[in-house]
Formats: sequence, structure tokens, C-alpha cells
Amino acid sequence: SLLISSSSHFLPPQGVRLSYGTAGFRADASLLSSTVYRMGILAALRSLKTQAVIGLMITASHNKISDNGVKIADPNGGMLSQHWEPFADALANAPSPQDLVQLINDFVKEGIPFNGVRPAEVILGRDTRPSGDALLKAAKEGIASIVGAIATDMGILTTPQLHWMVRARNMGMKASEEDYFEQLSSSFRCLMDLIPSEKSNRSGPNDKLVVDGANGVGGGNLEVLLKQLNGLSIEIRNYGEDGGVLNEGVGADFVQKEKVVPNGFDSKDVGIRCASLDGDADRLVYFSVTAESNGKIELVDGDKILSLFALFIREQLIILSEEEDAKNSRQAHLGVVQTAYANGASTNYLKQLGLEVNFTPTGVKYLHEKAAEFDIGIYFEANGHGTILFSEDFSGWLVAKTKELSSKSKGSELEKAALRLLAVNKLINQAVGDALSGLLLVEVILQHMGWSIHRWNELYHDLPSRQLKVKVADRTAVVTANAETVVVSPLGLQEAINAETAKHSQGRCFVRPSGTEDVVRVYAEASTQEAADSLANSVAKLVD
Ligand code: NG1
Ligand code: ZN
Repeated sequence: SLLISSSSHFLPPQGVRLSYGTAGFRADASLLSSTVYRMGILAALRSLKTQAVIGLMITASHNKISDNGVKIADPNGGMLSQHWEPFADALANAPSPQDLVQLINDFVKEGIPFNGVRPAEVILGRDTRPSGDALLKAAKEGIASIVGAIATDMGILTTPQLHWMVRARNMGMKASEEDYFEQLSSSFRCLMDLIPSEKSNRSGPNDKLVVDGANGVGGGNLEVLLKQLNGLSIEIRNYGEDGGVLNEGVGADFVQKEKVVPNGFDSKDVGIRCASLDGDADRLVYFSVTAESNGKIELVDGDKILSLFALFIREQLIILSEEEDAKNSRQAHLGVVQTAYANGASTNYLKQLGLEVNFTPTGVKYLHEKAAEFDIGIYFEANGHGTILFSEDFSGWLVAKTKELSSKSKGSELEKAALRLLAVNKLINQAVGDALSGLLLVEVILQHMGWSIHRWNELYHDLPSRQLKVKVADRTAVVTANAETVVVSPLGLQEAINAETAKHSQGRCFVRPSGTEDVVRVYAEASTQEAADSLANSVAKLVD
């Protein structure tokens, strides 16, 4: 058959077992062509099964340039349904073309319609990695091996753009790259127009933002977006076209983990508001260079972006809830979602605002799923990946409300609050975390509040923390519960961690197996950096 002959060009690497982790498959790019080919097949089957457009993205995000990866976007633009992950693993690891065909036949028999249905349609994107071009061709061949399947190559994109396009296509909306830029820029302009007038003249040439593009796809795309905007002064560095290497000494992951300036930034930037994207532009952190000479920064991480977003949304909801005509008002349920990596000071701050804070295990799919339970759900990982979700029900209410207010109380504070929420609903990428839409939202909220990056950073003070990785023989031996905060196996380990933690004031510590690397991660927090370091080190010894 077609499958047997085409799959014989893509034999899996020997002696490597790949698994569909929290971010799809990731490995050295040279190992991936068979996996990507097979994920092309899976994407086409998923499209037939759901009768919707599916996305396939080739990226290894913040990892080194020689790595690559592949992940699938489901019809709603989110991550592939967890029910299909075992099938993805089985496909990727099937040893021969015959085994592969057998697997597919068995799977299809369980209920994938082929006849009298809309053909499979997969849209593809890739980041700037040099290995991406050949891998994209492999994905297309996989898709083409399913009869009638259509593959649409969108070229080099940010990961969130591809997810956004899948979601937009399946909602029957315009879904090209131009449409993406148009939606972000028009909703951004709308939010700028709604800034209280006493604050609207704050920005000037002295208030520029400098962005580190991680030498990836984000810098160039941000530049395209900027051409459609007014009122933002942004300088972009680390485009990736001036000899800099993707993610090497640059980018959101580097800045957040190392807490030092990325390449291309130095003491001349002291005090300026700076931001870092990661290589595929789905993470965003802010920072400012301190006057100390060693490249130290003040880091404004995902937790603080979450806090800023929560404050702004809460402010609009409070205005709306003060509406006199009580019968048309609606008490919106706002929830925030974090993981155990969120700095304890951020959690305290959010709770003290009266917000409901929820915890899930690490991995965007878990955070996203939880946030979707609210009228407005905001989720962020400390590393800068996160977004805001508006429920369908609440979005509908908001559209109706703004219509009603535009005739009843045009120009009122009430109308402005509703219009702001509606604009956030359009600006923020509701498929996945998106550094570009997140950056625009941060910028407009800072202007709305009249805040500098320092004022923002003062919302609360991070507790000192330390993250370590421990190489172990078998990381799956560590099993956790309660959103990864408690070890249930091996027996006795949690008690030992508790005993170490109790030695430190404001101590908090947890360990978990990484979903993307072959390590166990240790996280510790305490009232001083020395204490956090010492707690992390002693717990790392317990794991080893
Ligand atoms: P793992 O390797 O499971 O810790 C890392 C990040 C996650 C998430 C995924 C996917 C940390 C501690 N973990 O997961 O937050 O971003 O990669 O890229 O940052
Ligand atoms: Zn990324």
C-alpha cells in the first residue's frame, strides 16, 4: 500500500524510545524524521476523527538549536487530547512499516470514519531551526499517506500563531497570519483608546521597551506587528539574523533560570523596561538591568505577569458589578491557576486580593483545562507561559452587555470596563500562551495603571528560590500527588523532605520527575537565598 512504501523511507532510529511528553516529542533533530512523518499520519487521523482542522507544529521551543520536536494542536487550538497520547507513542515506536500499518488499521477499526466524511485537513508550521524544513517535508509525506488528506504549510510561525490559526479555522473565523496580526493590533488599539485620559500622555521616547527575541521567530514577527501599532516605542534585539544562535545565552528560559542579562544587553540598559521571548515565542518574561556590575537583573516572571493581568481584570469586574440595574448584572467567576513552581509570595498576594487560586501539575494542558472552568480563568507558569481564557457563556454575555451599554450609557465607566474586557478577550491568545499578545497586554496595562516596571515589580517581593536537576537511574521511580507537591513513592522520601524543610524559615520544597528531560527536578524556597540553596542541595542528596 501507499503507507508501506512511504513509511519505508522513514524508519525509526534504533535503540531510542520516544515519548509524547508535556510538549510533544523532543529530541536531537537527527532522530526525528520518522517520528514527524508518523505524527503527520496521526494528525490526519485526528482530523478525520474530529472532523475538524488539526495543527502540527515543528519546534523545540527554548531548547538548543540542534534539537527539534513535534506537537499536535487539537480542534480548539489546545494540546492534543491526552487520550491520544498512547497512540502517538505507539506510532512513534512501531519498529517496521508493517507494524505501523497494523497499528493504524487496528486504530481505524475502533472508529475513524473514512467514507462520506470531510477529508482530513492539517495546517503545519515550524520555528526557525535549520532542521525544520526537512522535518516539515516528512510531516507532509505522513499526511499525504492518508487518502484525500490536505496539508497546508503556513511556513515559519510562532507556536502560538499556529495554535491560534487552528482555533480560528474551527470557529469559522478568518485565520491567516495577516488576520492574526490584525486581530492583535486592532484590539490593542482599542485598549489604548480606553486608557483613562489623565494617564494617556505618560509614554514618550524615554519609556521605550527593549525586547530580546531569543534569536528565534518572535523578534521578526513582533516587528511586523509594531508596524500596525501606534503609541509603543519598542527596540528589538536578538532577531537571529545577526549571527546570534537560537536560545544561546538569550531568551526567556535563560533569563528566568539564570537571572542574568541575555547577550546584547548590558549596563547601558540599567533601569530600562526589558522583555525576553523564548525561541518559539510562547513564553514571556520581563526584567530590568540593575546597577550592579555583574549582569544581575530584577526578574519580572510569569507569576508577576499573572498578577498584573489579574489586577486589571478584577478592576474591570468590580466596575461592572457596581452596576445599579442589578437585574442585568452578572457576578463573573474569576479564577487563577498556578503550579507548585509559582513563587509563594505570588500565591499569597493573589489570595490576599481575594482571588481563588488553584494548583495543577506542571504542563500547559493541565493549567489550561483548569482555567477553562471559570468565566475568566488566568493561568501562568513561573517561566512565562500563560494566558487568559474567557468562557463562551461569559463572552456572549459581554458582547450583549457592550451592545446594551452603547445605547444606554455611552461613554460611561461601565461601558469602558465592558469594552476593555471585550478587547482583552480579542487580544489575548486563547489557544495557548503567546508572548506577543501577552506583551501587548502588559504594555497597555502598565500605561493604564501609569506604572513603571519597578512599580509593577513592587507588587510583592519574590521569596528567594533555587531549582536544581538531579540525574537519576530511573526518574519514574519518583511518583507525586497533590499537584506534584507531595512524593508518594519511594516511601519515606516525603518525610525526609519535610524534615529538611522544617529547618528553614518560610521553607517550601518539592521534587518531581521532569516531563521533558531525563532528570528529577528539585525546587526550594526560603526566607534567604542561602537557606533556599541549602534546602535544595540537601533535598537533591536525598533524591540521588
Ligand atoms: P518539565 O521538564 O516537565 O519540568 C518544562 C517546564 C514546564 C513546561 C514544560 C514544557 C519548568 C520547571 N518546567 O517541564 O513548565 O514549560 O517544560 O515546555 O520550567
Ligand atoms: Zn516555547
